[in-house]
Amino acid sequence: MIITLHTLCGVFYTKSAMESYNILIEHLAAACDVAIFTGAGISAESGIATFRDPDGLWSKFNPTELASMKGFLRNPDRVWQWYNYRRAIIADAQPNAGHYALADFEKYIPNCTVITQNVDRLHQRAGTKNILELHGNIIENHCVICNSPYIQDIDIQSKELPFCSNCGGNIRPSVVWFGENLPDGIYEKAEYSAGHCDVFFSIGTSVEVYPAAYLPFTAKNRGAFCVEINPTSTSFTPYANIAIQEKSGDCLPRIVELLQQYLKREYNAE
Ligand code: BV8
Ligand code: ZN
Repeated sequence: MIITLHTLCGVFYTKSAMESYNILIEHLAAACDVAIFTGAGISAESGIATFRDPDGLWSKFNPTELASMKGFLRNPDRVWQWYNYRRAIIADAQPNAGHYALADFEKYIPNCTVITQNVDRLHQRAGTKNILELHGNIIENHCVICNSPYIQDIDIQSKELPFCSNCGGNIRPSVVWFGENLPDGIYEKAEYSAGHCDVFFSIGTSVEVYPAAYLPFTAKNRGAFCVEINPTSTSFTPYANIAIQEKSGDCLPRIVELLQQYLKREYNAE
């Protein structure tokens, strides 16, 4: 457990915290496969609201009305406008230091897979190449009837609902709503990655949405060294080998810096 001690003049680490970082870096440097499971918290420092924090989306909006097919069919206009509201926030957002640090992992670790629940594509904009989007993305859209991709640009200011040119059906965002299956094969790939990694990170997620929430436990049960990065505890915290209770944008760049120093010292690597 990394416990940070806050004093009036800032934050300093207890000795155990530095030891914990060193243990983490040794595991990372020796790792061939690393799986990194991320949730809304990693985008919080980019100004994108999380879901279940006290000021999160679900404190203001009802998920069953807005993130479900039932809610969409009942009121497509309201759901479409809600996603345009979120698209506008995401369009203005930039990847933060946590996203960029994870993109850097790919330089130092042979097989690094990001498994994200996020739909904002900030990992890709930060440069991450090997990524599994469990819950789809908010950028793409398709027809609710014939599933045809809707490739026209979306005017997020428009009040008009777009319709499918193929069958006239409503157009919906290509995210996975509650009660919907994940995209074909994506969970199996994520489960394989979690079950075969040397080090597993769970970053910025409350570990409350299934089947994604099974993944940290799959990694733990298969013997991975598990690291949680989250300012608050979750159901997975007691199982993590190290729990860093900090913001991901603060600690991930530090982990990359320590890994670079370690590799330079050990292997004279750049
Ligand atoms: C499905 C996309 C088959 C849309 C989302 C058991 C097995 C299978 C299914 C279920 C099951 N039990 C229940 C279910 C049903 C349901 C479910 O899990 N319900 C939950 C609420 C109990 N699951 C489903 O419906 C899934 N489908 O399983 O299909 C099926 C079919 C029919 C019936 C049954 C099964 C589909 C789930 C996907 C739903 N789509 N989003 C959109 O975005 O609009 S969910 C949504 O939650 C997002 O994807 C989000 O990523 C995800 C998880 O939330 P988090 O990312 O963890 O975000 P949260 O706000 O909760 O937490 C943020 C964390 O960050 C906090 O801990 C905070 O402390 C931390 N943090 C804050 N700041 C920082 C930080 N950390 C680090 N740094 C910071 N700076
Ligand atoms: Zn159609």
